[in-house]
Amino acid sequence: LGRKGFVIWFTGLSASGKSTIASALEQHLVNNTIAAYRLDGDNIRFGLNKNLGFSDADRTENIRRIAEVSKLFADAATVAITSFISPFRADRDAARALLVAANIPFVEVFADLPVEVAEQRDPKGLYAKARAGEIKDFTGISSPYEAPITPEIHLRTDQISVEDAVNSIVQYLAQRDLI
Ligand code: GGZ
Repeated sequence: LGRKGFVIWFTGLSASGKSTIASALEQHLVNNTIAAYRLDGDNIRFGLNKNLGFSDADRTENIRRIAEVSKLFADAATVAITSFISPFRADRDAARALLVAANIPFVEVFADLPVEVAEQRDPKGLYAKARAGEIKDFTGISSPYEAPITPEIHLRTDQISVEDAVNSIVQYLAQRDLI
């Protein structure tokens, strides 16, 4: 139990709550002696991927590298929890294909909320900057977000608590015998 690595792949808009839930999930797993590690902008976009921006091509390359890194973590028997917008369906599907071909389970979690709610939250003022034209190609405003069609887990993050979100993911993982 909990000895094999797998990947929990969050996707959703900026300010959708994906990193908060990913963080709480990581804590939950580690507290239960399951090795888990979160990959996010802070440890990937400022290091391995610091040469990448937010053009479509750079986002695709960002996600491709993150998929490869998450494969290494899973090979090392660690649960990789990725927290990136990953706005393009084809890129997420390529990540899934890479992992599934290596026999690594891939669980896509959609942190879903209306873009209007994300824009109201705007914890870093980025939506306001995007509206003002100070940030170009901003997801949900001036760059597309392609919602998953059949994610393993679909969370309405504007309607449920972080705790309930973690619980529903944990319940799913247990049902699939992943933990
Ligand atoms: C979207 C941007 C952009 C643009 C900077 N579009 O809320 P945040 O600040 O902390 O998370 C967002 C993060 C998105 O990086 P990802 O690596 O997750 O994106 S992707 O998966 O599309 O490659 C946001 C900030 O970076 N940010 N500029 N133009 N988000």
